[in-house]
Amino acid sequence: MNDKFIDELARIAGNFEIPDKIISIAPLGKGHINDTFLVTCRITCRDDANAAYRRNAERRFVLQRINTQVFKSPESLMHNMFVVTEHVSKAAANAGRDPARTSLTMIPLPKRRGTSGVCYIFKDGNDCWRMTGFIDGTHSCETADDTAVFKEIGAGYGRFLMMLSDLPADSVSETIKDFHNARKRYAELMTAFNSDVCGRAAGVASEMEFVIKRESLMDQLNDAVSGGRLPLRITHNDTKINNVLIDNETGMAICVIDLDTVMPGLAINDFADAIRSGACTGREDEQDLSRLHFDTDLFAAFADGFLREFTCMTEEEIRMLPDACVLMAIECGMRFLTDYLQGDTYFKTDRPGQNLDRCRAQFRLAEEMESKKDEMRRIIRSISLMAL
Ligand code: ADP
Ligand code: GN1
Ligand code: MG
Repeated sequence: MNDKFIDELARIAGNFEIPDKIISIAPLGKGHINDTFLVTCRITCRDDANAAYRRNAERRFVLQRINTQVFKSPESLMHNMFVVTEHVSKAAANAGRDPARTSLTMIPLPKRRGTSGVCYIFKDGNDCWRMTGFIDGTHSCETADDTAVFKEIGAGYGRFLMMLSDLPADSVSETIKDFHNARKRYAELMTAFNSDVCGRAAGVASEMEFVIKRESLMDQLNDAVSGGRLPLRITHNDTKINNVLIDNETGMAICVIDLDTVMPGLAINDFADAIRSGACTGREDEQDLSRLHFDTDLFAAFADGFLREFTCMTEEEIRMLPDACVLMAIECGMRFLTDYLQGDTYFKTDRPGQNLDRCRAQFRLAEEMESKKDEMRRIIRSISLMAL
């Protein structure tokens, strides 16, 4: 980041109610959509009655630019975030957990600006920025090499859904329409392939064949919802492994972050997205597919953590978990492939062909999940019996 950009970020951060002295700003995380920065401030206030405001203490914040090409209504997204963080904070307090470490804390604009309670600003037209408190003493994982860690991440997501389970699904709005609608994602891929705006279609014949062979799966979840077999709940919808903060000391998953896609959805999709992102032996953009495997030990560990905490799943939800995992890997692969065909305009990339590699990795995982579906079913059956 050059100095001019850092100054610009400091000016933006200065609009929020944070201590005056910003001492550093640095990029944070590996998200594909928003831009995220760590802002470190020094508190110069001399009143040290309150420990948090001790002179020269440092406090850290997360500054984020919401991608408004992707999230068309940042105002309603921020409203969702407000509703969800309030609810999770209260649930945490009721359960005897620390709300400030269980939920994100949104940083408001100063009251004197006549913007009481508002937690975002627009800059340069459509750019929307927000800040949250950084939760110290935590980390997130990019891969789950360890079953104990992945079990804990499952527990973290399970607790998050459990805390939201008494909030009616219509308390939040859809931030991206048809986000996990596989049928729509399939149609978008076909359009991108037929339009072939970048001349890349000829190079993806085998990937297209893979998808077309599985066309009949695309309505599986839509049909279950319209047939009343799966309940709409408030769900996270982007349950990548790195969206859970783990306490450095206790190793516990304490806080679910990256709340932009929290909206009415399917709990089994949250389970499935975490599995496709974490129950594998390689990176999301692994190029050497011989190194990429679906790991049933990791699957079992996550399922154990998740099902023990999210105790209100229906039998049908539990039964459909393995199918949902396969479909999520295919859906995610289709989205990467669509973006590759359209010229890499949606997911951030740092090298040519990365979205195609990401697609191939997801399809490889889906294939392995298909071949291990019976084992997945056995694992889920035995865990759900034990958890009951
Ligand atoms: P992105 O959309 O870029 O993925 P996230 O909100 O997931 O943005 O943040 C990126 C990374 O920054 C996370 O994986 C986590 O490691 C770290 N992070 C984000 N918010 C916090 C926070 N409030 N406290 C501590 N770490 C955070
Ligand atoms: C995006 O922003 P990030 O990296 O958490 C995407 C997810 C994908 C994921 C794939 C809003 O998540 O749906 O599963 O990339 N988020 C959005 O890595 O599209
Ligand atoms: Mg994230």
